[in-house]
Parts: sequence; C-alpha cells; structure tokens
Amino acid sequence: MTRRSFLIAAAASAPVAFAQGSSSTPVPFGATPSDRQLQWHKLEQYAFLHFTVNTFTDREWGNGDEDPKIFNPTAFDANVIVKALAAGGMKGVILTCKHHDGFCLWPTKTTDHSIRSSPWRSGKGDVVREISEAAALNGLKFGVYLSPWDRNNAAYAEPEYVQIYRDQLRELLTGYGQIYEVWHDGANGGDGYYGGAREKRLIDKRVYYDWPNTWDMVRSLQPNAVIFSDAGPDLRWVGNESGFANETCWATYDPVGENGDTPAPGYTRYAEGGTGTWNGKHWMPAECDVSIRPGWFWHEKENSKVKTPRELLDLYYKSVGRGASFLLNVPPDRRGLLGENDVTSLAALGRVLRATFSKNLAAGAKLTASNVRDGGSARFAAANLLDSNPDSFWATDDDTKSAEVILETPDPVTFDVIRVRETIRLGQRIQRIAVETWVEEDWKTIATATSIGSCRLMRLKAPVTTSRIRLRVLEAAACPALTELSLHREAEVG
Ligand code: FUL
Repeated sequence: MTRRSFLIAAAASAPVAFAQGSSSTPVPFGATPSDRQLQWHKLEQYAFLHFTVNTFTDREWGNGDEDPKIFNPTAFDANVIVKALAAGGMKGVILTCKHHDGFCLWPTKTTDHSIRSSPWRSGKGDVVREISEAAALNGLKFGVYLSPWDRNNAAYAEPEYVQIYRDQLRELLTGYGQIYEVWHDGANGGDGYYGGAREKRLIDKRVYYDWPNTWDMVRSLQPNAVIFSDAGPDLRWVGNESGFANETCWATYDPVGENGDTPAPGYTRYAEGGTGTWNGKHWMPAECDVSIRPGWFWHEKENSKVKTPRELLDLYYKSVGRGASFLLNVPPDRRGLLGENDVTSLAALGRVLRATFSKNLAAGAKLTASNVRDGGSARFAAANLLDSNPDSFWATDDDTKSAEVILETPDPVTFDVIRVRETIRLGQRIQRIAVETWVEEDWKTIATATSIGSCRLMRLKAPVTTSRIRLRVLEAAACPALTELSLHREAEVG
C-alpha cells in the first residue's frame, strides 16, 4: 500500500466528528483525586525501612519484652541509606518509627520503651530525625509507619492506649517536618508482653481506635499527607505483600468489612484491593508493598536471598505499570546500613529505569486524532500527548467515547514499552484500549489494556520497529482525556 492509500485507510477508520455543544474542560467522571493524592501519584515508587529491635533479635515480630539495650547499630548512617534508595529511583522513604513490638525509634515522651533507653548514641539518638533529615537533604519525601498494635504497652486494648497512640502520632507529625504519608498497619491483636501481663489481647478493629478522629488529627497537623490503610482513606493496600497489582487495577475502591459491613484498617475483604472497584465512590489508589528480601527485617541468613534487579523491574511493571505505587522495603542491618546485595540491586534498578524512561521515542511524531474536542481546539489537541506537560491533554467531544490517535514518526522507531496516562484529575474514564502498528498494509494489535489511570505500562514480548502506531480507546464511560502516550526501549539490566 502506498502512503496515500494508507492515509485514506486511516481516515476511513477514523471518522471526524465535530460535535456541537461540548466546550471547555470535560466534566469529571466519578470520584476524582484530592490534591494530596495527585501529589502522591507523581512519586510512583518509594522505599520502606523496617528497622527496630527485631534487627538485633533476628525476629519478624518482636514480642514487646525486648531489652532496649539490644538496639545498638554500630555504624548507622542515614545519609548513606537514603542515597542508596535515591540511586534506586525511590522518591520517598517510610520508616517503621514503631513496629508491633512497641520500641520507638525517636525519644518519645509517651513511653520509656524507646531509643532513649538504648546505648546507641548514649540514649541521645533519634533515628526518625536522622532519616527525615537525610531524606530532605537528598530530595526524598518522608513518611511514617506507626504500628497501631503495641505488644509492649501495658495499656494496649484499654481506652488509654488510643490516647497514647495519638500522642505518638502527634509527636511524629509535629517534630519532623513535612510528612507525605502516614502508614497504619492492619496486623493487630494477639499475644504480647503488655507491660508484663504476657497474655493474649484482642481489640475490635472496627471501633477501638476511633479512626475518623485520629485521621482528622492527621489532616489538621499534616494536610498534605496521604493516609494508608487497608481501608484508606487515601491509599489502599493492594491485598498482597508480593508487590503487584492485578492486571486490571482501578484507582477507585469501595472497601467493605470482612462481613460486608463498615471497613476499618485490618478489617476488610482485602483481596478486593488488587482490582479495586470500577467507578467506585472513593478515589483510593493501590499501594504495592513488598520486601527486597523474604522478611521485612534484616536477617543474616537472607543476605543471599535479595531480589535481583530483574525481579524488582518486573514488580515495577506490575505495580507502577498498573496505576499503583511500588513500596519497596530495604531493611537496614545491625550496622545501621543497607546490605551490599540490596544496594547493588537498587542501583541496577535505578539505572535501568532511568535509561528506559528518560527519553520518549515518540518525540517529534505527527499525531492525528479521530476527534478533538471543541471542533479541533488546540487546547485539547493530540499533540498534548507528547508535550511532557502533565496538565495538558487530548480530549474528545462529550459524545465521542471511542476514538483513536495515529502517531507517525519521521523515521522508524524500535520500542518494547508503551506508556499511557489518563488525565486523572478528571477521574478514571477509560475501560479498554488497544495499540496497533501498521504492518503489511493493515493495522496489527501489539498490546491491549483495561484500566489506565495515572499510568499504564504495556511491556511487549519483543521489540517492534515501525513509524506508524495507532492508539485506540475502545471503551470509556465518558469522553477520554489522555495526558501522555510515550514509547520506550527497555534498557539492559546490568
Ligand atoms: C505487616 C506487618 O505485620 C509486617 O511486619 C510488615 O510491617 C508489613 C509491612 O505489614 O502487616
């Protein structure tokens, strides 16, 4: 087929409609992200640091009766840790300020079971301060994990402990600068030390913490912080600790309690978090947490079981590439540094991501859309897909819910990753897309996807070389609004 007949074929399959009546920005569809969620979406990947007495006892869950004197890292260096995370492309870091064992990594006024009772820095140290300052210095955001379950505290399961928990949260939210994320673990209740009682204590996860009031406090002290739990309110657990979202993963989610009732942290049908709820009432995107090692805390025996860069890369595609975030735990060891294998894997991940995504191979391409809103208004032109501006977008008229864009590059390009982003401030609108290339006088599908949201990465099995690509929106609940279409060649992991 000649170039002329290709264009006729393309035009025939791309009816141009100049619908009347739709003007200016499309009306948002369904739930939309808050400003704090929009800021969070930009991070995409960030790190977890699991560090506490467990690092020294070789346990995953401390019982609460650990002697604070065992906490004594020999060469703790927050700056070295954070630099290694930054090399891995991490945009933030969340520290386990207190895990289930109750040991506080900052000199809290609420209990003696803290770093003040340890020999580290003669009891004058503050891990939270050092990590938060190193994060700021290296351009990473800082977040806090504060376990609701406290196996040390004598008051756990009594009303008094809820006040202690809030006081601890207040200290963290007022003493350490800007916090971008507050992490509430759902694991809660069971055996513990509890001030010497050494018994089993269970709480009613639905009511004990009075979460709405705790979250109001978070909002007033750190209005820009997103709050994570199995039940939101801002971010949801993806429902597994393996680091992936489901192939279809909606940013909206309506969590339900285990018995179909009101949900709470630790009390949801959490497996549903992997897909979310199409057109759900709440914008509550998924976060995929996983450890770089089998355990969350450092164990010498796991030094040889660190995930390879290739495994980490796969998880990046299955989390960030499905519209969720990638929360990668890298636990400091007894020196208070990251292990050698962990640092090597992180650095390789960072290198491959930078090499793959720093350049859009579609830059300079000519774009032709089957429909552009407002009679072809430049404000909504298909060219906006390539301008690297997250605020500009291609949109169609209100009554045009399936549409396509043909992209022609001056010379053939070779790619194996396609990235597409919706204009999420207008909600999640698209339900199905396909990408095709022009091969032997016809369009051939090379990739399909369902949910898009903030980011969809389509990773091809083999590279494709072409100069004509067609993106088709096959199903959408409202006129599509897309902010990015980019082509990439996956770099070698090395
Ligand atoms: C779980 C905890 O029980 C693990 O120890 C770890 O902190 C993980 C991130 O969350 O629920």
